[in-house]
Amino acid sequence: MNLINVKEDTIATQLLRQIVQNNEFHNKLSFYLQNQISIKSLLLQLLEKIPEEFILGISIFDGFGKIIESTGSILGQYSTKITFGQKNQFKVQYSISRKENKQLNILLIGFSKCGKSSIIHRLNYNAFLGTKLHNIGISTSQFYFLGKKLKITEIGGNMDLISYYLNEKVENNFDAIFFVLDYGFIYKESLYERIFAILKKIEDENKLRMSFILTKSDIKNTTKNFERISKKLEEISFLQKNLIVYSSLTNNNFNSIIEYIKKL
Ligand SMILES: Nc1nc2c(ncn2[C@@H]2O[C@H](COP(=O)(O)OP(=O)(O)OP(=O)(O)O)[C@@H](O)[C@H]2O)c(=O)[nH]1
Ligand SMILES: [Mg+2]
Repeated sequence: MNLINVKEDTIATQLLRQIVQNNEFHNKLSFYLQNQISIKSLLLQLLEKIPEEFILGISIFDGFGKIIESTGSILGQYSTKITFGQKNQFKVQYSISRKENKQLNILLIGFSKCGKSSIIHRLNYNAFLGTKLHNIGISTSQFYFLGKKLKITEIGGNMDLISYYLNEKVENNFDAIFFVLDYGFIYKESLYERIFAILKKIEDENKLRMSFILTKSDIKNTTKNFERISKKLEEISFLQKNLIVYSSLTNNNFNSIIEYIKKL
């Protein structure tokens, strides 16, 4: 990954600070927020002022740390917070990274409700999704992440749909596949056997990077489940190095996902 040198970093950052702290913009933003008017257009105006070679993720949070509006990822190489408003109740957080040409195609696949969209939301906005949006069929999202363009395909559903997709549709189209499993998910030996067999075959045939994300690690009272799943995964030699235990809610171990993507 290209690191922004200090000079470039400073130019883009200073520019942004000037705009955010400029009275006119600042007053507009405060007015919109206080009157609950959508600030998307304001953020887009802001982005237009940043030189094209940079990607800027910008998010506005309320006093409780909840995202009000966000454009792009705020996980860039340079990230700063600016607080403003009466009693500093609002916070602008932004990050800047240099655009790279590289595009990564990532598949996120797993049973319904296992937490796939929540992972994507973390990558894109660094926030917990918190809504119950059900994705049906194939959904794709594209955004910049640490300078790289990510194209993420989300496939969910039951075992039949998942195995159909993996068997019929996955060729060399992806740079990485994340199979997402939910800690709270009921452990069924036969189901896991089937999944692992399919994944192993795909990895062997296509030489894809395969990884497992065990989500919702914050959920308590699933110890038994946890032990069984962990034990099962340990038996799968090809997965041993690529198991990430993670929670979108607490963001526990998010860094492992970031590091993994950085290396792709
Ligand atoms: N406690 C906890 N709940 C989570 C976590 N991740 C997701 N959830 C919840 O699990 C439910 C499903 O999350 P989604 O991210 O929508 O899961 P999905 O796999 O995209 O679901 P579908 O698109 O319907 O297949 C939602 O109610 C989330 O709030 C987590 O790490 N911890
Ligand atoms: Mg989803």
